Amino acid sequence: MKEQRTKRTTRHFHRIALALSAVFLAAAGASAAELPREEAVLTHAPNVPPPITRRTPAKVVINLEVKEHIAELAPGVEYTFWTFGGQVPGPFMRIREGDEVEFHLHNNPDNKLPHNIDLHAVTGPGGGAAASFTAPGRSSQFSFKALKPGLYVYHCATAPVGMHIANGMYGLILVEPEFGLPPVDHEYYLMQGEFYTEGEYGTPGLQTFSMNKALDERPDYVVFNGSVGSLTGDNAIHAKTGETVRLYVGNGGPNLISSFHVIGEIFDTVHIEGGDRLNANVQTTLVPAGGSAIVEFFCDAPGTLTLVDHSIFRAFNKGALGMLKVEGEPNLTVFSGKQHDSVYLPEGREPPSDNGHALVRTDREPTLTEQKRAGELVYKQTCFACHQASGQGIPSVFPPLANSDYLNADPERAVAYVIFGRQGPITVNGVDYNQIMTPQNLNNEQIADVVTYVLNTWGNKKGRISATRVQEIRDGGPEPFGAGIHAE
Ligand code: HEC
Ligand SMILES: [Cu+2]
Repeated sequence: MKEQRTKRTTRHFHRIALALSAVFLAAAGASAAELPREEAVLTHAPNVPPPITRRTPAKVVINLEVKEHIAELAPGVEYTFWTFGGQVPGPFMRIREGDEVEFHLHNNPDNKLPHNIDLHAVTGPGGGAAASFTAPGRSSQFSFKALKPGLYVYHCATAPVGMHIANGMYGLILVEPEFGLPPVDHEYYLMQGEFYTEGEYGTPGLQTFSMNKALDERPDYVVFNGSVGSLTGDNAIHAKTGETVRLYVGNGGPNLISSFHVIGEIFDTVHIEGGDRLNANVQTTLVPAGGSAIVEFFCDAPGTLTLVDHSIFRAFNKGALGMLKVEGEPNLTVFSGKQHDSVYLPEGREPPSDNGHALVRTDREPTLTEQKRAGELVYKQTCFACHQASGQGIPSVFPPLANSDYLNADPERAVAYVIFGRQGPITVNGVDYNQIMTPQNLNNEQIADVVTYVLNTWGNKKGRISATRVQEIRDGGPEPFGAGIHAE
């Protein structure tokens, strides 16, 4: 009886409290007990949780598990990642300004080390680091209020801090402003980070962390979303012409600053460093280590946009390269494609013997030695930039020409690729690639020489290609060899 009355009284008070809170919630704010409770939606990169439609604060519960495990850093290269939520970067968290977050950090019992989390969205000691310090097989809970809107980095801050971050322990938390962000057609999440391995870039097998390279800030890998190729080929992100795209860009570091750039786009707006300040019409934006930026743009023209850290060796040689494929009808006013290709003769230069493409030696056929010597020069001026000095290529980006089963199967096909370019899936020495080789602007002699040089070097099957044959292949067009590059 007594118990019942207590219950009823409690319920009564509860109802009053609820009614009061409904009235005062927006105006006066409300204490934790009265806020509606919800579990946060967490997504793995490149996905972003849906926008928050609530216009009042909530109690948001976030559950995050730390997992140490081996995964691919690049094709054939493995690494023991320490992760939030099983992937690098950790999941994207999306809350609203004024929300109260109840944070639960779980450390998987199979892990070897304690971990914690420092969220830059937290106002309080260590961003929650000490409060969330958790041994393997344990869970910690702490709460914070999201005081300021912005795009914030979170990371592990357990000693040695640099090593926990270098092993992949970072992610982004978006605190939406009170009234939300303007709607866009696509939102994507990408986060840069570097990896310091004992073996140099591409060395196969399980790689261990190199403290020396980390101290020297000399990473072997600089990647988006935790691995080489996480945003290229089949993993590319998508949009259509006429659509708007918002990228939430983070940088876990641990050391490098990113010069984030999208090749073939101009950012309409940039939330500088993930804060309130907007910049407009930006080519490249800085993303500090432990910082972020929000970039937005309208897709005017179709094609593959390349996302890079414009510290460009990182993009083409260390992995910091992604793709956004924009589909749609060409907009020839915005971009025409190549309209004309003609011979360029600087003043005083003799015109070539014929139409400028078909440069066939008139006097006599060159010897094999002459062809190889000339071909080597062509190689060192053109092909080497992608296929590398000894024809070894770059894992997952540029296939090898050294000992290439693909090349040796049909050297004339290689000639067609040099003339017309090539795009699409290709398997070389058992490894899959799906990239673009642009047509190389070379004359028939140069192409004959360079392919002959490659055929007679690095364990390839030998043989010769003549300039006359190159012209015939040119006349036959790209089709018979599956050459050529197509707009997507
Ligand atoms: C801008 C970078 C780039 C340059 C420069 C370049 N290639 Fe390529 N090449 C590629 C890419 C990328 C592929 C794979 C294309 C695909 O995925 O379909 C490729 C594929 C090939 C292939 C077939 C695959 C293999 O490994 O056997 C041959 C042969 C080849 N290139 C020869 C050459 C030669 C010869 C030159 C110099 C005249 C050259 N390439 C210049 C990027 C390049
Ligand atoms: Cu950690």
